[in-house]
Amino acid sequence: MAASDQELRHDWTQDEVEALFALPFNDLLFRSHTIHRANFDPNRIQVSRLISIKTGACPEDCSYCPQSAHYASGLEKEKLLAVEEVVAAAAKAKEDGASRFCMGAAWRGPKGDDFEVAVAMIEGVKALGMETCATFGLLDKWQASRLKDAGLDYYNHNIDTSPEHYPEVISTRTFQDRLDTLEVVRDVGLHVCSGGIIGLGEGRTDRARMLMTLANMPKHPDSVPINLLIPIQGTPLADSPRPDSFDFIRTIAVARIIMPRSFVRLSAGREGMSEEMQALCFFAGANSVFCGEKLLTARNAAPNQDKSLFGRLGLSPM
Ligand code: SAM
Ligand code: DTB
Ligand code: SF4
Repeated sequence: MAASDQELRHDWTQDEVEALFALPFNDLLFRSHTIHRANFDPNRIQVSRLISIKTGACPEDCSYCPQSAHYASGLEKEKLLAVEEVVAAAAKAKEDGASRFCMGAAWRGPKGDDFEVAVAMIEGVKALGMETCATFGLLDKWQASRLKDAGLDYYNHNIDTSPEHYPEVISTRTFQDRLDTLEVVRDVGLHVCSGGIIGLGEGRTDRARMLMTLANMPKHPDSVPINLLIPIQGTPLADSPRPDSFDFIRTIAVARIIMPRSFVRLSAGREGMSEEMQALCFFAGANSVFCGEKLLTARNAAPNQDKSLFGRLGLSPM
């Protein structure tokens, strides 16, 4: 039976979430898959496509990000794209089977004329009949409602890690800044997409605290992207050790258990994962991915490989 809204919990304790992480792997996956099946068709996957509408030269210092102006990642910075170019890319993504088009910008937050251009992009993509998503950094309430009025469906704004580990990763904004934006986004009625990254040097407690923060929000995020760090040369986390694959899969499983009705997205890092690992993530409760050759700036799993994998697993796009 599907969990009704009343059954969704917002009072997870750290001990409870850590106890889930500590379960024997088979017990954890049995439990998460059972919950997954009770709430979703386990053979359908939501597919989103990303585009970077403005690349690089970001004033923030997120130590994982190739787009930060603080690090020499060698990334070519680009001006804001033209509205027509973005709408054409969305039309192509729709043809390729994506249901949602997510526009990302390397901004601390949108400003001035650039914001108006971004609004026009959302209107154009929405007019194609696609779901729209944007990730533009910190927003105030006026900006959030302007985006909503333009036809925006989802706003992506990741908390990335635990409140305790956050200052180790980013110094130019606080964890509370992120929570404040998520609150205005929720308040204007936009769907919330919020998750984090595994592989930032965090421990299991941080992973538990990150997921607990998401689940204990007044409403569970509608989408929860779980990214595996893509280590980028030139960034401070370039040589961060790759997390254990089973720990990554555990994170997906715990997200599924504590946010049973949310779409859990197996996000960045699929390109470096085996097909078997991805299949285990889908079994554990992931039911959303980014498709296409590129994420924002980094390589994604190749479309023909995705097609083959989905076919062999009997998965179909929603
Ligand atoms: N500037 C906006 C912001 O930070 O909210 C939007 C774009 S930002 C690139 C979107 C998200 O991408 C980040 O919150 C982070 O979770 C993810 N990300 C960035 N670089 C990554 C990397 N190297 N590996 C995995 N995820 C990454
Ligand atoms: C999310 O959680 N992951 C996406 C999306 N939201 C915006 C971004 C991944 C970025 C990976 C690094 C890059 O492509 O630059
Ligand atoms: Fe800027 Fe977003 Fe990258 Fe941070 S994650 S440096 S805010 S683009």
